[in-house]
Amino acid sequence: MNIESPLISALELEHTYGAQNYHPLPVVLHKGSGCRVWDTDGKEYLDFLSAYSAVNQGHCHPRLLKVLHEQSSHLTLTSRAFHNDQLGKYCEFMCQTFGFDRLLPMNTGVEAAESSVKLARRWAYEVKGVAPDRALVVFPEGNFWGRSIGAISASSDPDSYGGFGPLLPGFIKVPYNDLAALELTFQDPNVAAFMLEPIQGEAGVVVPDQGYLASVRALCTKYRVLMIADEIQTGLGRTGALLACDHEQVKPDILVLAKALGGGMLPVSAVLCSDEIMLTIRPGQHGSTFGGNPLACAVASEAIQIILDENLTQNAASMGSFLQAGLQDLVDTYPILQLTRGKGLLHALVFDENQPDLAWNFCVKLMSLGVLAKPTHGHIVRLAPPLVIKENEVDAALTIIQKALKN
Ligand code: IF1
Repeated sequence: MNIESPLISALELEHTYGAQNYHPLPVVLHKGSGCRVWDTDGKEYLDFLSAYSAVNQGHCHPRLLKVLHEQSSHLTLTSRAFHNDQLGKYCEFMCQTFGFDRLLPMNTGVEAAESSVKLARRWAYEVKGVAPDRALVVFPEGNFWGRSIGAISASSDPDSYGGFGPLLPGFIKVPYNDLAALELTFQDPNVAAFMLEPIQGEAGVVVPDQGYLASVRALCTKYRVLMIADEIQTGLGRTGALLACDHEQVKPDILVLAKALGGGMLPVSAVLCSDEIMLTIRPGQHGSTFGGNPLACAVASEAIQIILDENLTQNAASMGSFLQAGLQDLVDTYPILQLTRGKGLLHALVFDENQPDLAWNFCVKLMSLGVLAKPTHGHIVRLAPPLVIKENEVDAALTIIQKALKN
């Protein structure tokens, strides 16, 4: 094989031997630090995707590297067949930080989301008194919680569920941000739970009306339906509050976390809820080989501590309003932009949906100018830098975004 450059060889090798389940931008990354990443030619970029909000703390955070190295030098994995000296204190720290009785440790977001559906069903049968196999879980249209058979069974997006049938029964979809439709659905006593993202990520950073979350909370309480907050993308400071639910002082019955919980170092996810819900699953009825491993517990504790110590939530709020103002100016200036929307450091630029190539070409242009971002659903570009971003970096990115729009 004639290898002209590391970039060519990387692309060729992936193309020859890798699953083709993504369409990445033509950039091969080699190094990351804070908000910046470098490709194999040493070109520097500002990362405005943050690995889909999994590197809120910034790339290769030194405190995480230290914990990763220390813990991995004496114990990484025991399985849950035995105890380890990290899991208990991690569970305590997380339950006290987020205000829940118990934590179920998993690895990826979809595993934690699946686990929350299993807990909701089990609670419906054992506590709410729903007849066996009759529990229903409600999801908003536009939801995204992963690529498993369960997750795609809840999806309203044919790109997610098409060609993978048969899908799971017992899942109901309602329009997002529509309280009347939701209350109608809750009339069915078999409804166990309603799982929602406080802001829909994959759908294109869809922000519901002010007050929607609080009303969902009230309806779930009124109809004894568990409110499951999928904060896998919106949580851990991303929207300018520790949890997006905090913007409306809403406490879900079940909280699902992942992505930045692992600090971008390794997959760590978690389900937090009450004793009443969590203890419906007894020993041997759920599990995971890596769930709760000492390395993940040590890294996740430090990942949360960094968010608290470095006031990343507050930085996301202040830098986010600076970014949003700049994006709004661009929308007001460039007609190819329809609108911008978002909260904290989770934003989207919406292009004319009849010109989907615009968003892709815009991202390729951004890449050539030194900012990395990716379209979702063709005409929407998500802009979500690490929460450690500084004002000069937001300014630099806005300048580059404007340059890309000019061309
Ligand atoms: C892809 C984006 C999508 C998520 C929410 C659960 C999960 C995700 C709210 C599952 C994962 C990732 C998956 C990745 C693209 C990315 C993504 F919005 F973040 F950009 F797809 F919507 N809940 N989101 O966003 O977590 O199992 O992946 O750890 O699958 O293409 P996971």
